[in-house]
Amino acid sequence: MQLKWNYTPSTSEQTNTAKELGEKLGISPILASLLIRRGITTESAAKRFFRPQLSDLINPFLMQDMDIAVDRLNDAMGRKERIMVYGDYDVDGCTAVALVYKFLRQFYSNIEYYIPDRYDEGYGVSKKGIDFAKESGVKLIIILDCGIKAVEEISYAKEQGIDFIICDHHVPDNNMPPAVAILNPKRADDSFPFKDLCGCGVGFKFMQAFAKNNNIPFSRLIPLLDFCAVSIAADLVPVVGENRILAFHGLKQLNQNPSVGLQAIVDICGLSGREISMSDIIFKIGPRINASGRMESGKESVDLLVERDLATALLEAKHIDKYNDKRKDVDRQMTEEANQIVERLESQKHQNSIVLYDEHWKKGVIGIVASRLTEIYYRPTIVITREGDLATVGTNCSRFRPIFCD
Ligand SMILES: [Mn+2]
Repeated sequence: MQLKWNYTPSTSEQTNTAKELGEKLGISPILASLLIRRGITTESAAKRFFRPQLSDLINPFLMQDMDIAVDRLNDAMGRKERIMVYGDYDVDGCTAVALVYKFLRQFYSNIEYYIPDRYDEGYGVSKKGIDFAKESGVKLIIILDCGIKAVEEISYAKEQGIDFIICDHHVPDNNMPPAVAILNPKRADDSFPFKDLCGCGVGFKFMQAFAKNNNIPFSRLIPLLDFCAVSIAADLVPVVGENRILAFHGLKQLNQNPSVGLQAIVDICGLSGREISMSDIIFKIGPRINASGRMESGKESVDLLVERDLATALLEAKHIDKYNDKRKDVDRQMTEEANQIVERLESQKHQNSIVLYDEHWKKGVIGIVASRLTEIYYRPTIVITREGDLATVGTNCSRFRPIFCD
């Protein structure tokens, strides 16, 4: 495969601004021109980029429905209602649930968490989850990293007397679920100035608002930042603006004073004593958190993330590492099978895309296999497996995921 690089040369105006900015900051004009290409054109913007400050975090109450969400949570606590924190089974969802649960359990004990089973319940809000909540007397569900499309399920919950607060970052449809509050910077009517938060980031903003409203000092939020860094890296959201502040300080937290669960994962990844980077999260920490949801149930990852005892956490982390080894085996085998099909099918070789189906392939791994084929053939790839009477689709493009539910 021959790679072809396309780039736009700098305009003379950009070259001059780069020279000026470089002189002001004492950096090379090349570095300065890279900043300018990223829209960072002033000295103060460059300072914010290189030295992100927690004091620059945006007021969470600028997000649509934030006041309603905080009021509903305060009411639930005042009335001693049972609260469930519910989330997606991927890294973003698991860290989001861990973040909200870990923060709130310090002030409130009538709270539990729930991660749907990928194989049994699938993506997003499940009726089974709602029924389970009803049985345990839950009155309020805080849902993270999913929920924005769950119109039918959230209507069903409402009929059962269960309220929802949605913290999501996926693009909403015109018809939004009947939740009490919908926190989502991608809502058309939302004026929160930063749009690229991940699900865990929206959860953090909710907790920031809750803390502010209840006079809880900001310093109490610092131990949550390592979860933010992990989700930002693993969900591949742009590391600019608010995400850059959360990722920068979150990495610092992860390196200096990580939560017990993440410490255990760092240990089993063999990263102890090393400076952990965003790449370490993407390639080592993230896949392990994901592995339990891919192979069995994502709840085990949240159990680990909120664990307080290091010895227990290390045992749980070893368990999750085994899931990751299993995932790698399945991944290798499926990729090999898929690759053989492409090689065999002369007709596929000259197509602009690849579409493959095998009913024995594992649902939690087809997305990874699609990505691997894209790395080999540089083409958009769809890998399909069977789930009962339905097909589940994995692609190399995460933008298809909400449509195909995996
Ligand atoms: Mn997400």
